[in-house]
Amino acid sequence: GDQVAVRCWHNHPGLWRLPEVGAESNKYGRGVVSICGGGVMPGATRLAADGARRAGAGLLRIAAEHGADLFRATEPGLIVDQAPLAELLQDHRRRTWVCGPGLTVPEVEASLPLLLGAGRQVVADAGALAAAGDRPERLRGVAVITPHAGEFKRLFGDPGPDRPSAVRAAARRLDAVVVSKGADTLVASPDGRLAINTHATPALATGGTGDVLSGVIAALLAAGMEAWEAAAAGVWLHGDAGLRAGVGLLAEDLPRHLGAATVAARTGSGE
Ligand code: NPW
Ligand code: AMP
Ligand code: MG
Repeated sequence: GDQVAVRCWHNHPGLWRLPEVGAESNKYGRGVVSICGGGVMPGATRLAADGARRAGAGLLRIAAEHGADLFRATEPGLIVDQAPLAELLQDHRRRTWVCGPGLTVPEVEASLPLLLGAGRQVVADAGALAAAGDRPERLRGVAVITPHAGEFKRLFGDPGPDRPSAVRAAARRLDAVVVSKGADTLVASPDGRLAINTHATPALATGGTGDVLSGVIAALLAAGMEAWEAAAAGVWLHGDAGLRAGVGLLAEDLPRHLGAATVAARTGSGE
């Protein structure tokens, strides 16, 4: 219950260690990220894909029974799988998924239960949070959720004045890492760890930046980071990329700054 002693950390590169990449690395070892695509807003799928690829995913696959040509025409490095999802889930290398950005509720209802039923590691955002409505239990089994203030309130109710406690309670209730996005972003794990990230910029308050974040976190999960560390690191890298992109940034500008953000995190020069 609430007896657990809780520590809070300010999010910083010293809190987590990014996966090593070196001579022995290959694309599968760096991690495969899959994204549920083919929805009504393919732009959001692409933003998540670019976030994941620039954060180091070795391979990026979009599951899209429809609209595959759109992705292929615009981004040659993406792999688009048109087979039914149940078939794709036979491949156990497709372990880590993003579900929700750019998807409507029916699109999520056709995919998320299959992912969870197959025991996949899921980052749930946007449409996946909308599909759960005010019943967060429907998300049980996901690894990480990334609600903005409106999505958090719909799922868990008003956090009230003590947002850290509310976000920690949400993580315990769901048994998942909860990333409560905002000007400061709180990252809570079910075991009570709480990181607070203020390394960001108000310029991030523009459409699509959250979609990029979901991909970044998925890439770090796919590389083998533990869920809370992946989420905290992903939020920091995303904020750092925002600071590098600067005033007037577009969501699509963020991915190209993730390399420099990663270098800064590795060398601890990012604060
Ligand atoms: P209000 O106005 O307070 O009553 P949405 P979304 C409230 C895709 N995108 N930030 C507010 O309600 C996403 O992936 C596609 C935001 C709001 O109406 C999703 O699939 C893009 N909202 C889909 O669009 C780029 C806040 O919460 C409601 C809030 C919709 O996602 C853009 C629910 O939020 C976009 O990412 C806050 N801090 N506080 C593309 N290029 O394809 C309260 N609310 O309407 O589900 O909003 O995040 O735009
Ligand atoms: P979403 O609403 O899902 O597109 O996510 C928006 C992203 O931008 C999240 O990562 C937020 O933390 C970030 N963000 C939004 N507003 C601000 C702000 N005023 N200052 C810093 N970051 C913000
Ligand atoms: Mg969003």
